[in-house]
Amino acid sequence: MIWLKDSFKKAYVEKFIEIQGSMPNTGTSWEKYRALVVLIKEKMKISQAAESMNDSSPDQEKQVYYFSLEFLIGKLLSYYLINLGIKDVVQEGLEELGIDLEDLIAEENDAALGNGGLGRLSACYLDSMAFLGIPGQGNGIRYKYGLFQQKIVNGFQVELPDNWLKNEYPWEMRKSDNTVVVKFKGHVRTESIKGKLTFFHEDYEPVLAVPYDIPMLGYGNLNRINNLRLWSAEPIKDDLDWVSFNQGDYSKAVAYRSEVEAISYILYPEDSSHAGRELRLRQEYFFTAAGLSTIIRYFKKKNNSFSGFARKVAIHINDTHPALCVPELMRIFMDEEDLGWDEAWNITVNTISFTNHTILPEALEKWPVEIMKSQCPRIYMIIEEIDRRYREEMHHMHPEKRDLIEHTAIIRDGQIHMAHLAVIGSNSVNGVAELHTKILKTQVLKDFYTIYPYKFNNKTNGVSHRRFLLEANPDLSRLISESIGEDWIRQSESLEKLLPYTSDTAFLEKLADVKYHNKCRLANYINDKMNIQVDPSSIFDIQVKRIHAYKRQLLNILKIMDLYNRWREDPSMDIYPTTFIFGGKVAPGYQYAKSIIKLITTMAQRINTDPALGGKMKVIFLENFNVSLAEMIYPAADISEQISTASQEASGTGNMKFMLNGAITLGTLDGANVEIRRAVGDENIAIFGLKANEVMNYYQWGGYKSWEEYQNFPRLKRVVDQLVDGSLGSSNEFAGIYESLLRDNDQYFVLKDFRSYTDTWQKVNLWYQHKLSWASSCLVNIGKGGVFSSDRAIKEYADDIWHVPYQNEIPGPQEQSGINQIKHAYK
Ligand code: 26W
Repeated sequence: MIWLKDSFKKAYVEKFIEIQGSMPNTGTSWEKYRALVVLIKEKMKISQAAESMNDSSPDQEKQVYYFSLEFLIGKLLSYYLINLGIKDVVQEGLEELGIDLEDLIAEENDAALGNGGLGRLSACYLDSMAFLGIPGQGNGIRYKYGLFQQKIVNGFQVELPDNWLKNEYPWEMRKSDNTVVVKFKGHVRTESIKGKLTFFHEDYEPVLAVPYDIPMLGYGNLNRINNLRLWSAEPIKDDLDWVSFNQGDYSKAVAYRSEVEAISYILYPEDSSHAGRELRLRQEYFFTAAGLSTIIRYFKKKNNSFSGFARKVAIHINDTHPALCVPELMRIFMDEEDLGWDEAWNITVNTISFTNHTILPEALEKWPVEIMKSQCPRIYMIIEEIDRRYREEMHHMHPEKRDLIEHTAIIRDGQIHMAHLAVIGSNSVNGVAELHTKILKTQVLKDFYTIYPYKFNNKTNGVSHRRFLLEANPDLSRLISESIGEDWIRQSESLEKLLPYTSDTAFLEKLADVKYHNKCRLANYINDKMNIQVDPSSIFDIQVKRIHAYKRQLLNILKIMDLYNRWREDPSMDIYPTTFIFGGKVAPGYQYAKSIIKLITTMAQRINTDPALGGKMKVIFLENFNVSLAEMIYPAADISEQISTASQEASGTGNMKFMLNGAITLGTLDGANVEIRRAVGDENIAIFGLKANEVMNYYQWGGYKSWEEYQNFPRLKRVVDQLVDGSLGSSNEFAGIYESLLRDNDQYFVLKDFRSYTDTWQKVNLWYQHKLSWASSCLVNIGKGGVFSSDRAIKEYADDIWHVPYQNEIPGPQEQSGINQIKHAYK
């Protein structure tokens, strides 16, 4: 150990001097951070070189390419030190140099290139692919501005730009040599050459796609370093377009530059509504076309025929945002590689697989034909032809089912239905939890399910337990490893070995201590940031996720209003003190959800300053919920609020992160809560509310009257009235919420579920007071959490969809290659 630390120190000091020309103690924290990242990246390259040597074998391994508009990777430094097995050594070594590792970690910006669930899922999946030794590469956009930063000002959300590249981002490597040109606009000239129709895309707007690569390092697996390739859009000339400029058309030159740069300028902050903006389509085509060109170039280096393409390449499209992969791959095969339609189509379908992440109708992507035609004229022609052939084939197979064809066609009413394109153009369609897949099969995509039953399958989501437990909760991880060994880090299902401890009082007390300690950490953060004291021995009841009507933060705050009413009426009421914590961002244009934040912060202000309560309740809205904050929040939770309207949340992944940290789920039977309940058993979860089929029946047949719920339950009527009767101030702030509940008949069944929610909450509150029973259930949640690791999910994708092998066994200590190699590297 000693020599290792000393050699690290030597390497670090040398690196710092090389970069800065001075000793580390003269540098800023940023400079020290950058030197550490550069040093680690260099050590990684040692093994990457070895890897590319393997790669020269003629029989190239099958590659998985994960196409996603979002990768919410968060910070990398601390996580990679853990994955390399050198966090302690680095920490101690730096300490001896008078440097605090935590200060350097704090210098790193969260890479917030995603909105929420979908973006974080893709980051977890890259993590697990690297760990499992699958050659899996991410493909996305290097947005100059990530998801906005949220401030709460006077109780309202204010958005600030996330200028995460302001300094430099030392993990990335610009690969100018691999730049490609993506062609937009213009028109297509058709010519018959030697009897073959040939297409020429002319007068197009060229956009340079410049790749930046970020290494993806899995735990203990330095043998396989994968790559996240993010594309940046640049104008074709480094300076103004001199042709236009010299001809005096200055504005045209400037317009070209800014139109191009706009493509990778900013991440769209909407995570559930499709606005149909032209720029968004340009983003989608941009990274799809650029990514595919890399794939083809790499493939051609190793192969001289495309017939084996689908055996060597799997392309996964994360929701429909990269669905233009289908026509673009067809274009490359036909226009550039001279394949005929049928062969190109077979290879395309066999290569592409598709995950759907939402059933919300307003989130389904549809592009007006006119926009597609003008931005991507050749792609539009191909989509038209896919649609024509699809209709023809269906007509042939099911001549009587005209409706079926209309319902499933790609182009209809002047719009291109991206989900239809994705289903028709891929070999696999999966939902992200059992219930969600069932809803896809029986409702949203039911016609397709009758046509292609063999394409449909479920892949319940998973999360990186190494990031959200091992890294985020070091004390719990230590307790676990001391009790059952370290296998769980590599084999998440080994967490089940904890189950015998559910009756071990001494262990449960230690577990409760760890939780208390994590709650203190969060309480300190709240105190520092907001100057509000919360009691770490109160129950921490937490709902953190994007704010959306269907996720029903409203139901939660109405529960809190009701509790507050009752407490004021009867101060002796026997309820255990509780701290209610919220966090989450709202899409900037989503006024309704913004008013829900305002309702939460208004109640927080009132409750937190009411001396009569004696601190029995506190309400906290934590601003700027992001990956780093999430890592502090999950370990501190007692209750995990997963209360979406049944059928609406495709899976949820926060539910899994809370569970792995020993929180009890209070939730509806929605998304993956269904699987969580099955895993832990009814005694270890609190379920309430309408079931998905009941909700769907109401949607289909009607019969729900929110007014009746309101009239028939005085406690509920009271809180709803308080939204508009002046109790919350004189402004008309919450009239929109009130109307959504009563005039618009409460689309998300908040009023309908209110009674069972508050009753169930009260039972949970009582349950918490039985400390051992509670701790024992928390432990069951941890022990059964292993199945929700993204390792499990990725193994299923690898087995059933991508057909690629992975490393599955736990290596013995001598084979822990990552750690050994890095030790080597420092010798
Ligand atoms: C076009 C606008 C838009 C943007 C993003 C529409 C839809 C999306 C995403 C598909 C929404 C999303 O993030 N869905 C979430 O995906 C998670 C990962 O599978 C699930 O856990 C969540 O339940 C689901 O809401």
